[in-house]
Amino acid sequence: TAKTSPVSPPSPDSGEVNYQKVYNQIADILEDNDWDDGSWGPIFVRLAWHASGTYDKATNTGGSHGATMRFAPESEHAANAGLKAARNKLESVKTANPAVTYSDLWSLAGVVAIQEMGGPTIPWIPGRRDAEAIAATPDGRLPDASLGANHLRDIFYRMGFDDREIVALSGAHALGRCHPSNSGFDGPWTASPTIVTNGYFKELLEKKWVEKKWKGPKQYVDKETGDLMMLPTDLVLIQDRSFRPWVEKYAADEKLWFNDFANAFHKLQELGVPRNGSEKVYYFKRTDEQ
Ligand code: HIF
Repeated sequence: TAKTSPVSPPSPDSGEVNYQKVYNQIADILEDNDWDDGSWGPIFVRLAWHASGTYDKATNTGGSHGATMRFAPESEHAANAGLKAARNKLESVKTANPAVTYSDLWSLAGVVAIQEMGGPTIPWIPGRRDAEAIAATPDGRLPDASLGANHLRDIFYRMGFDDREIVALSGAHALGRCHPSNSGFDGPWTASPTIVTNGYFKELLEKKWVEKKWKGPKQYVDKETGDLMMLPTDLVLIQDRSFRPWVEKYAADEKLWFNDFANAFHKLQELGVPRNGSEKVYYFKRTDEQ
């Protein structure tokens, strides 16, 4: 009789992957003094968001499964400029864990980055499947930073978010910076771009924001130092009657924001992923809690 191996190789959804271990491997590659402000965390958050933010509720297309940003034309969409570096950086973790799909890996990297940079625990569920280029959604589904409140609502309502969730998500711009080579915009939103705090909301309310005088796209800088920036879509949050109360609440109460942000970011990561309700939900330990 033919001998069969008692151990079958793990498949993406077999439940045999130790995701806390994968979490730790991603955490290990975050710090890097040669990258931006010293961490890959912010760009991993942007990667996870751009992979999922293509979702359209009405047609149930796009979303965080598929990882179709690996391929042109989605890799070349203007909104995704600069994200290749993040995808390449995660290759070593993919190689070490071939059973983990790219779409799960990118999503998990966003969660790891948020938690390791001091943010809330984001519930996370694996099981995303990768797709071919043909499954990519058309260009134009991600937001245009130069537009206003109507555009923000068009984009985020299309994904199924409400005003409170739009503001809650926006607090992630406490992290990272704009790069002229990627988006044309320039500068960080806060003075601590590698730490998750409610500082984005505080800066929005406390600083005086003036239009930057330059040849680049319209953006704002803080009047006093000129060191911090806001996009037109950021300033909308304090100009719009329905957004502004949430900015005020989150600036005053970081715990409330952490809670709302964790829920909204989890929801973002679930967009478009087929689920049956019986999936195991992971709550990862930060590396400094292990
Ligand atoms: Fe961003 N975002 N974002 N964003 N974003 C940039 C960078 C980051 C928008 C535009 C930009 C969200 C919403 C919106 C992060 C995370 C999130 C940049 C600069 C632009 C232009 C890119 C570059 O030049 O490198 C717009 C218009 C949004 C709709 C409101 C999310 C809520 C805040 C969903 C979100 O999580 C992160 C992190 C970065 C920093 C990346 C970096 O490399 O440092």
